Amino acid sequence: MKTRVTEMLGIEYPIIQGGMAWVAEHHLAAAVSEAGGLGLIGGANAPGEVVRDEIRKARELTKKPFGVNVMLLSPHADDVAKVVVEEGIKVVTTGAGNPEKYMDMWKAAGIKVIPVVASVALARRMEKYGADAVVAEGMESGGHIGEQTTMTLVPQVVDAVSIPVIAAGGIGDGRGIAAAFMLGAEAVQIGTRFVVSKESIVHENYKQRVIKAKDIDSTVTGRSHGHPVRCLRNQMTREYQKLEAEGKSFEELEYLTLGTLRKAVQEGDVTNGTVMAGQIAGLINKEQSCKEMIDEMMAQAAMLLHWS
Ligand code: TUI
Repeated sequence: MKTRVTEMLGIEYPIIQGGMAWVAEHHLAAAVSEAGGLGLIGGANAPGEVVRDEIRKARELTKKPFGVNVMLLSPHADDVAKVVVEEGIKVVTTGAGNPEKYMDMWKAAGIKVIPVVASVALARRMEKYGADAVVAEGMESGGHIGEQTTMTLVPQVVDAVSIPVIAAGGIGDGRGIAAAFMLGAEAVQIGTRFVVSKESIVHENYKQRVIKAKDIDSTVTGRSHGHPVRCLRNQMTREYQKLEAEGKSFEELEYLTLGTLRKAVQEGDVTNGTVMAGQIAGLINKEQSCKEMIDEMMAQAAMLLHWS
């Protein structure tokens, strides 16, 4: 099960957890790391000091390595970028943008930098700027997405760069992991399955919505404004898409979704809240501990890939 990614990160299994906004907090990150993967604290839109607190709390729960995801659209991204250095974090992933301006600072601090990319062009650029690996994330993922599918993006990125590639988007079991390895990936990033883990702090309504989701329950809002976000269909997405079809401005639509992810994750309002989840939600049908999930997925992947 050793790959350049497991060696680089000092982890047992080639699984990293997605840096999901409001979901990827210290309990989840610590549980994934304790189970042998790489847990991540999702910086999302949180201020630097909140992320610092999360890092310290995760350290109380695990001695194993974990990372931080810096969401580049956040107004606090500059602060979070500094906090990870101050706190001695060893692995940073980034999302929703180009992390070039932080690369020198992170590299100087000895941080392994793993940008999440949705295109070959950005993957190439990140390698040139010193990235240690990239996550190639297909549009099957939940949340903010690109245009390529995992099936098409991963092998193209693998061919374009020499650094290791981590596949993301649409992976929720050992078959998905095996498929990603067939495409040339050396690890996978998994989000949606961990949302319904026992250690995940998301509201029970949110977990049940993911567990009960069918394949066709996944939808994308915001395509018309170039800010596509994948989530599960509900009253909120219907209203959003109706207004989107009427040609409402990006600002008006943004206003509609303000705070709605928190409303779903923390308050359990899965009707008017935003239930971000990947297309693989339809496959995910039970709550398990992160360790049970990882052990099960790795056993299945190992069998399919004939790893002894
Ligand atoms: O970042 C994510 N997923 C996210 S971020 C997020 S918080 C948010 N919520 C609503 C609207 C916006 C953000 C929820 N989910 N995944 C990684 C990812 N990065 N997917 C796509 C990209 C991406 C897209 C374009 C990365 C770079 C990029 O272009 C950068 C450039 O300058 O070329």
